[in-house]
Amino acid sequence: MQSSPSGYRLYGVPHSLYTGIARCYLRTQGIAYTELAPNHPDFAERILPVIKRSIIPVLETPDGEFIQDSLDIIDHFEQQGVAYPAYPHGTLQTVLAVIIQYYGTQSMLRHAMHYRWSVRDQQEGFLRDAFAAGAGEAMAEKVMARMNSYLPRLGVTVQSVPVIEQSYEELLAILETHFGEHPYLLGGRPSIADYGLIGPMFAHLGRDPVPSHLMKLKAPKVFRWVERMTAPGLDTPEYPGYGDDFVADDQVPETLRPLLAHIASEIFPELTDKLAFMDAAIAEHKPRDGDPVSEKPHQRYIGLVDTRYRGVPVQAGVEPYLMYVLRRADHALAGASDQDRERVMAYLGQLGLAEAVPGERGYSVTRRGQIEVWERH
Ligand SMILES: N[C@@H](CCC(=O)N[C@@H](CS)C(=O)NCC(=O)O)C(=O)O
Repeated sequence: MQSSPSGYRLYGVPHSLYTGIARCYLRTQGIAYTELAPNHPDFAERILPVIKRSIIPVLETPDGEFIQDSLDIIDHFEQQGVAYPAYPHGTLQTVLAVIIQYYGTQSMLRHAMHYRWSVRDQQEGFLRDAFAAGAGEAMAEKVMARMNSYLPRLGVTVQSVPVIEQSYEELLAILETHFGEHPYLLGGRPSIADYGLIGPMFAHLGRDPVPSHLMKLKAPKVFRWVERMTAPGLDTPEYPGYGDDFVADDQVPETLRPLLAHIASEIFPELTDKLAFMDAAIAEHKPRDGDPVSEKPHQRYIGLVDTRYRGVPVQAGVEPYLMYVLRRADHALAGASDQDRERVMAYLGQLGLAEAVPGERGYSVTRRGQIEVWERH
């Protein structure tokens, strides 16, 4: 067995949505790391046998521990203490940050993948170069075809494309106003909300030729936030004297409310339909505590639901992982006082976001032995 290399190693590629999350976090916190592409021989020899599927990012710690999952990589460092902790102090900000993180890492896959693959002919050379650098020339075509093939399961269709584009342009306008006043979503430093949103906003929408051009033309301050998120430490020359803390007293910036309303207007009924599908699957198959969520570790979806996205009928793949993300909102609420909990639920109710918190359903999703498993209680 080979010994572990010194320092942190991040296995990922520049154009990967979830690697971007981990990379932004490491850079903001000033944690030294080396990034290696998954075609590095170590990935196949030492990492795949442990994490059991071909997926990035994977962080290798100096102790030889492997951590897969952008959220877990963040949590690993948060537990150790970092320069700019990403979890807000208050319950309301934390719950809202989890919902924004869900929107960025799950719902916005639709926007990210549309602007990468539906306009493939306009940015083929750029994509091919990126995929070849990460996977090798021979594998590039295969990986590109696999990514491209995800579009229908993400609900990207001829009918939904106009509303995806409308959603994205609305989002840019909302964020442009927000970043006119605040450097990050919840104040003076990035929170898990920023790290969630930066996934699609950097790797695809802020970097691929077609969507990054759109972002620069329509929303220059959003483009600057993308740069800021990828810079070392905090990068806030436009906000002298702002400070590096979250907005005080668990308040929500006025300019963030439109973002929350935007999220509420488009994650339903898809999210409730997906949760209902999972409830039914649990009732039917009765998995035990610790059973893997899917037959093979690389299978993300346990089925397809017929649902609607901004009024347009779409089919969408049900990923139990969404529960892994959103249950963090429940955990934040469970640790809060009754008064705080009521305040948060009232706020979510006003915005139409109450159903984004899954609540107790008799099951949850957790990770054991590097794979996602059902948690029963
Ligand atoms: N929940 C995971 C998702 C990671 C993920 O989906 N990574 C993509 C690249 S951005 C991947 O490796 N996909 C491989 C595949 O789908 O075949 C995380 O947050 O790290």
